[in-house]
Amino acid sequence: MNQLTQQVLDGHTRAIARAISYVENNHPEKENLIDSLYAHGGNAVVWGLTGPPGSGKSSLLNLILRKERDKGKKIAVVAVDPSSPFSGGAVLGDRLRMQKHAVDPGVFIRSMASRGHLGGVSGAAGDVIKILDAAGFDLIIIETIGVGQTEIDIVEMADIVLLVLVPGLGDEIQALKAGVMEIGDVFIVNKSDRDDAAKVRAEIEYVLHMKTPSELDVPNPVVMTSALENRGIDDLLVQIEQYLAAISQNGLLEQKRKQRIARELKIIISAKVRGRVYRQLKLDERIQNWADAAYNKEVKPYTFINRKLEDLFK
Ligand SMILES: Nc1nc2c(ncn2[C@@H]2O[C@H](COP(=O)(O)OP(=O)(O)OP(=O)(O)O)[C@@H](O)[C@H]2O)c(=O)[nH]1
Ligand SMILES: [Mg+2]
Repeated sequence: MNQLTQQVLDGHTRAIARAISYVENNHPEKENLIDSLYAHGGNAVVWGLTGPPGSGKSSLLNLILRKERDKGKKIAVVAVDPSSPFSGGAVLGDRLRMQKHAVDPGVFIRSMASRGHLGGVSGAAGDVIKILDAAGFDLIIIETIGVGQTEIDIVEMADIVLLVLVPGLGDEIQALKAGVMEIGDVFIVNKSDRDDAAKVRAEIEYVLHMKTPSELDVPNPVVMTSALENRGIDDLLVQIEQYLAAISQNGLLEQKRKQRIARELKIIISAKVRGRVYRQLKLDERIQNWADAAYNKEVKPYTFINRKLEDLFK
């Protein structure tokens, strides 16, 4: 076993950070590293935490970290940064808010860019989860900002998805209903110190009520919290534990994990097939010539590419 693998298994913070940068930079040793860690994982529970910007995810996380640390758990947090430069401030704010956890060796906090990963950010997130899992973290929390497709892809890597909603979203909750409500397992109405929190709760419950039940359905808890006033956090943690216990008992957790692995394998295949095909076609060298030919109407895009691929796979 190589040294880095051993150090990650021993839980060395700097080795873990290095291993994660292997994933981010697509280091030549990345595949060996992940594969050598793989057998040592499977013990961590993975939470996804998502919700609209400013809904209080980081504030809640801060309180959650404190309580779960008190139970003796080792916790890793992966914050997936938005690609937009405008959100730089928020991310910096997160770092500051979590600073007191930064000196705690039982807490590992890392942010990850959501762009620039071969095979996409969910593939990279999957590898990061494997590293942290093998390194002995009991709880891995993936925080994403926003509720777009990227965030959905990422939180789907989790065993349980916590969706944070807040009063004052107005029509947004209507829009959220369509796709995003389906990804939530536990619904958090944060900022319940505000007036219309009960209304939000009622709306969520209404939407949940209309959900077509699946075979392994477990009721989705809706929990009121106020990170500002430090209220509802204990109840939230109890609901999370109960939900996890229920899905691990009825087989849903196993099903989710297998689906996660199936997604990961597909991601690996897509990235590899694409890489091989590009290399075989010498795409980088030739693409501009092909584009020139298409520009001059000498070739038709579909006919041309179909022919190239047929030649390749003959
Ligand atoms: N009134 C009230 N304000 C809150 C509560 N929780 C968080 N806030 C405030 O809401 C703002 C955003 O909180 P964050 O924890 O940064 O929210 P976030 O979801 O992490 O935000 P992004 O990372 O930018 O998506 C801050 O000013 C918090 O102080 C709450 O329960 N009640
Ligand atoms: Mg945040």
